[in-house]
Amino acid sequence: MKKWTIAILACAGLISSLSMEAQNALQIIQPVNFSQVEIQDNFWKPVINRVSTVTIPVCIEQTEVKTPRIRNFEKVAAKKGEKHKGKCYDDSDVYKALEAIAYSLKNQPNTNLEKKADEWIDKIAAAQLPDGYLNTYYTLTGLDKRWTDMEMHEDYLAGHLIEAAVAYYNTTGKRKLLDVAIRVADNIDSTFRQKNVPWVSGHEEIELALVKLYNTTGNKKYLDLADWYLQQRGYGHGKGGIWDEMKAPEYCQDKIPVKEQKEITGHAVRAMYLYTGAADVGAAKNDDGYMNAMKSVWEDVVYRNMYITGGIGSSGSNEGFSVDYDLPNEKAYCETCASVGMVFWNQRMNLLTGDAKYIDVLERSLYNGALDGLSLSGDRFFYGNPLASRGNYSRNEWFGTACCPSNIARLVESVGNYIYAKTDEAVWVNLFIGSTATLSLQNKNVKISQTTKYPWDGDIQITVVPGEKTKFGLYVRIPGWAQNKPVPGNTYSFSDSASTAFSLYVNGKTENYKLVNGYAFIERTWKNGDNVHLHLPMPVCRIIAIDQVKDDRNSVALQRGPLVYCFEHPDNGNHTMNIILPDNVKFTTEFKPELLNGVVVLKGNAPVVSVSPDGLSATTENKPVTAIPYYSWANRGAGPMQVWMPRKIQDIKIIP
Ligand code: FUB
Ligand code: ZN
Repeated sequence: MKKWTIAILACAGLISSLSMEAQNALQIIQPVNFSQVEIQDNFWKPVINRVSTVTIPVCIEQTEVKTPRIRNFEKVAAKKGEKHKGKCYDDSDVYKALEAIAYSLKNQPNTNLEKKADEWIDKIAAAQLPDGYLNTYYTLTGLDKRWTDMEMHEDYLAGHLIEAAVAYYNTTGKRKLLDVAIRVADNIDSTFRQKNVPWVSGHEEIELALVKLYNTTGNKKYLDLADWYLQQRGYGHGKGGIWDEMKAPEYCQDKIPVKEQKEITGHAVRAMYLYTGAADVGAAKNDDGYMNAMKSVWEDVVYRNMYITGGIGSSGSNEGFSVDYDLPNEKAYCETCASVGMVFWNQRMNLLTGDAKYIDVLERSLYNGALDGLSLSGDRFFYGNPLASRGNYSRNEWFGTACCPSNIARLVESVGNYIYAKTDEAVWVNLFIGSTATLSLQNKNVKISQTTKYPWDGDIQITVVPGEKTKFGLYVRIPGWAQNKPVPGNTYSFSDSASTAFSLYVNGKTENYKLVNGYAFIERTWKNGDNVHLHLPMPVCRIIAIDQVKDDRNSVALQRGPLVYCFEHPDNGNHTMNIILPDNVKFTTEFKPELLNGVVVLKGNAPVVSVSPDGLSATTENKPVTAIPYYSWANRGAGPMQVWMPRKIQDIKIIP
């Protein structure tokens, strides 16, 4: 795009994110937005539809009818001195639901839903103060206290408002919420950055949102404000917090300046949003200072503090990280929002480096840790996602702190963001999801389609339609799990040597590809209908953890393709804690279309311990056992479940 064109668009106040990204040198790959991707996939399409038809209506009902979230906005506008009800951060659930609605409207236009969103937007706009401040809690409880306690989520709310506004504007072209968000951001900018008043956001989120606002408006002020927020950390400015843990600077990543951080600390969701924002600011400002820090922090997360499900934040007391390798299974906190944040951050790391290991982690968190947060019916949610249960844990209809439901909703509706990426000279196929993307390459529209039964089957057919013959590179991700490396780092490894050799064909012939950063790279002049066939064998793999992970000692987990498996009560005689998986137990696979919306189950014969009724003796007998994908547990009533299985009888941790 020529400079004068950019200037005209910038003057008009609107500039596409693509043109901004094109100016980035640090970000070597551009994301492909879900609005350019049509998903036809057998696995994801029904989930997306369910979020549109069930989850979003649940979020609307909870937000508007069953809880006073929308009422709080009405109370502000009514100016009758009514009291705020609920938590100081409840406005964020309205905004996140609106963001999910915006994505849903893009996927599936729906006049009634759009009307509801417009109605909410009118109420939100009516609650904004003349100076731009917008926060129902402080407006109803005392504006004199605003911006006095960093823990009170004022900028977290602003961040979610901005994200919703950008999403709604992108889908509908309607500016009302975007204008509200701009006034909010301007108010914050003039309160803090322009006056150089120190302020640390207790719950990061606004940083990544401000970059979205910058990409949408072209106004660099918002990018500078995002960077300013990042630069506030690590200098002792952080204040507030309602209990001791929250006062600790580690809790909100405020002990060390962001560019010097090396280790992950504190609240998991805050950390994920922070590093996503840091990656975005680094990319937009061509500042590699954030990148160096984030590479170390990422290694600390993935190498020492991540569950095999891609979940993070093992400790409930701080909703976050504790010490390295502290990964309890039954007591795992593993908030759904933290896995959603892992998807965001790992995408950014991939765009900045071109390395597929970030997508390996993204895929793990998406298909396991995050998806587990949503019931198969679409109307029940997990806040925490443990890896074992004695039977007393189930999904809820809603929560007092309800960050997770609308978060998983917005992620599922926008899952198309993570399938492809591009430059002008190349296309990256990151996730294997049946879809068609229309991409602009060298000023031509190129269509890339995938058909696949992934994650049940590892055959992926990619068809290229460039219109006219065009030379470009195609990077097809070869997952780490297909190259004998389940997770980057050495915490987890495969204990068996099941053959996982993959193969790649172009137009039916074996292709000589180069392996570059975890991708099979093919460069050629493509013509309409050219076909790439990737075959990823999907044997049942056994995973073990290194000895430092004491909760997984002498235990084994099963994985097939990208999915981690678990044993759940209905398939195993109501017990799972008494199943032993010695190394010689063989598994067969079977697709069961009628079970759990259609899953591949793993079936084997394994020693199962039975305890005598008096509890004094035990016998072991080989019995049929069945494992299901982890994300699909807890959909058939409460009961025991376990991911990490003992390998010997003495390794059984809990005997029922
Ligand atoms: O504080 C807002 C959200 O609520 C956090 O992201 C979650 O961890 C939960 O505490
Ligand atoms: Zn949450």
